[in-house]
Amino acid sequence: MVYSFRQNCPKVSATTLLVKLIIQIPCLNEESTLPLVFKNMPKKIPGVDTIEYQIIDDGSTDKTVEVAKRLGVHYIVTYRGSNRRWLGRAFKLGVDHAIKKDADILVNTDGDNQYPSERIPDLVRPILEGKAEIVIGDRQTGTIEEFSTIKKFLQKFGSAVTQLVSGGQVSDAVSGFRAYSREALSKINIVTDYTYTVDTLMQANQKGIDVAWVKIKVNPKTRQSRLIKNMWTKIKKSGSTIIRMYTIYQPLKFFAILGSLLFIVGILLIGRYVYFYMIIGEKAGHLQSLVAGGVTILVSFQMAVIGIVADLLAVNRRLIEDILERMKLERKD
Ligand SMILES: Nc1nc2c(ncn2[C@@H]2O[C@H](COP(=O)(O)OP(=O)(O)OP(=O)(O)O)[C@@H](O)[C@H]2O)c(=O)[nH]1
Ligand SMILES: [Mg+2]
Repeated sequence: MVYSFRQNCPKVSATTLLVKLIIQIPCLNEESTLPLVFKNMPKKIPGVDTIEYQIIDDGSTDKTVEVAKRLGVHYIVTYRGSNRRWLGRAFKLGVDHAIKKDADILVNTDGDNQYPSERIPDLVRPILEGKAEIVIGDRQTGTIEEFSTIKKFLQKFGSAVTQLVSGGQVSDAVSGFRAYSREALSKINIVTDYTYTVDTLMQANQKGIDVAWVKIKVNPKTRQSRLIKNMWTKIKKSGSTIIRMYTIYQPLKFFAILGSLLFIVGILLIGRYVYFYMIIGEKAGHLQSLVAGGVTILVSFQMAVIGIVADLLAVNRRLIEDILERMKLERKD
């Protein structure tokens, strides 16, 4: 169901509704590129009454904070201490802060100026029109010249796997150029520390949140990734997030698939023993197949039991998430 966005905005009078947009930029040592991000930053957007900016800085050792203040950033959100907390935690901190500051829409873009700031109005529009709750910039990774063939393939493959597992359309799973309605932010709970992109997308699709895609062209590369050392790390991290999310939100299906696979392997192993015993007539030997098959079938039944227990736990989590959603949606006024 597409909700009516304006119905959820704070009311000033019976006829006036105010919409507040917060644009956030998670930053780790972005002093040189942050000014570029702000160069084409929209100052006014039709349908939006207030635009505020926030950066999440945790562990920058350069002048990111000073530069941000000079650029007019309203909020410098930070963790206590000087350690880097990684992007997933930084994003979560930013979301909590934006909700506290009564944002109706939160836009996230990156500090390396990869994303076109001037396209932010296009991200926000479907939310204002009530057509989507999350809008994601599709970088059309297949067309980015700077990406190697292997990177292009992996980006496409990753998005295809996320689409298959999450069940919703996924054009660019790891794009960080996104707009979220307050309601979407209230429904999503970030549970990964490293990065939030696949996590939020999987949850959105699992929870029936409307996601829209807007085609964008990225800016030329300014530097190497601060997040990913190599492609292998990215595959490992994204893969484990997908499996984790699927286990959390579809536990019965996950363990049923795992259990069924083990059951088939068990039957094949026992079948091997029976084949040699009954058809070939070798009355001695091949006991290993019988034992391994028996153990595998036993484990497959255990998987089914774990699936049922995990499904019962999932009911509890859904109830807790409902309470969290209500708490996050509550406004101070
Ligand atoms: N606050 C905070 N921000 C971070 C951290 N790690 C990365 N970032 C920011 O997250 C955004 C994305 O990081 P990038 O290094 O561009 O990683 P990426 O976009 O996955 O990699 P590319 O596609 O190669 O640009 C940037 O704005 C970084 O400054 C962190 O530990 N804390
Ligand atoms: Mg980047």
